[in-house]
Amino acid sequence: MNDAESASSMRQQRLRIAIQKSGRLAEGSLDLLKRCGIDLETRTKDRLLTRCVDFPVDIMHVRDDDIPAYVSDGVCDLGIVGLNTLEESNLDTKKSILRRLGFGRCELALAVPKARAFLNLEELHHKKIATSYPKVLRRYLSEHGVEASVVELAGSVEIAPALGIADAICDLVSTGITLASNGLRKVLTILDSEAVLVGSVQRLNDCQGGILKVLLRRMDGVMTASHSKYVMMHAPESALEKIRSIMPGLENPTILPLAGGKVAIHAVAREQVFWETMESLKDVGASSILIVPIEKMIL
Ligand code: PRT
Ligand code: ZN
Repeated sequence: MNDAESASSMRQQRLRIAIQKSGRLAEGSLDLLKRCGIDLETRTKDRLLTRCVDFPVDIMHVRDDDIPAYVSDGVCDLGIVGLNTLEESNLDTKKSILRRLGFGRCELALAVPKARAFLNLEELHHKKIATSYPKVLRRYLSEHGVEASVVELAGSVEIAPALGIADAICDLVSTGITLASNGLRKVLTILDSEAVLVGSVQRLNDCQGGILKVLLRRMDGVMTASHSKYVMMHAPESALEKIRSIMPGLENPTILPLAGGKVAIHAVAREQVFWETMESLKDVGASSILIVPIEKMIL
């Protein structure tokens, strides 16, 4: 086998995942992969491709806008990208999303100058809207029967109304600080976005399909764990029902008898545990209440 053949055969036995090289999704993507056992600590900053030693995947570090095309062209098998970028691309959203990943959350929203009254979308009829998301915006406007002129801008969309280029904008909003500091206010959300894992699964061979299965199981485990807490407490056995009513998300608690009529309760809680919840537990007789984060979980 020559070098090219051996590289191609190696490629067939590994998955190639594209993530953002630097930017708002880079850290979250690396962190998720790390928690799935794909650690890239040895990566040098400018390297395009990092080979993972502990798991059969290679990571491509690229600009986020290129990820959907790389996935659809088979340059990589999977990618982590914002739903906003995916929706603006030519990749079939429904077929390609494998998981919603819960980080990089933001909204693609319509905003108008603060002083401008806005009651409904029809007010933008025949008006100009600046955006870097022309495809998503045009689809939204046509679905709602509004004819507006879409002004495509590559960046700094928020200054378009002040420059007189547009009457409104359609841009990503997270805290809303950028809108406020440009004298704008959000009036409608067009898309709720977050990072998503995309892939062309039909192109994978059996070996790659097997790797994907393990990877997805690990991702599910990481995401379930991040929504869950491990709860430990001592309580009188008679308080068990009240404890369950305070924390209905407690799953199959392990109950261990302690000396003096009390029990130790250990359980996974699929809910947020607030200070108020802990105080209510204390009020019904629980003590030594510990709430511990869970790193990984396979059910
Ligand atoms: O270099 P490369 O092309 O890879 O990166 P990029 O500059 O195109 O993207 P980047 O890193 O800015 O964003 C990557 C992805 O992060 C986006 O596609 C979204 O999915 C997600 N994301 C989450 C955001 C935001 N939050 C966000 N707030 N992307 C951009 N913004 C910008 C927004 O465009 C606006 O300018 O932040 C500003 C608004 O923020 P607030 O907090 O003031 O509302
Ligand atoms: Zn980009």
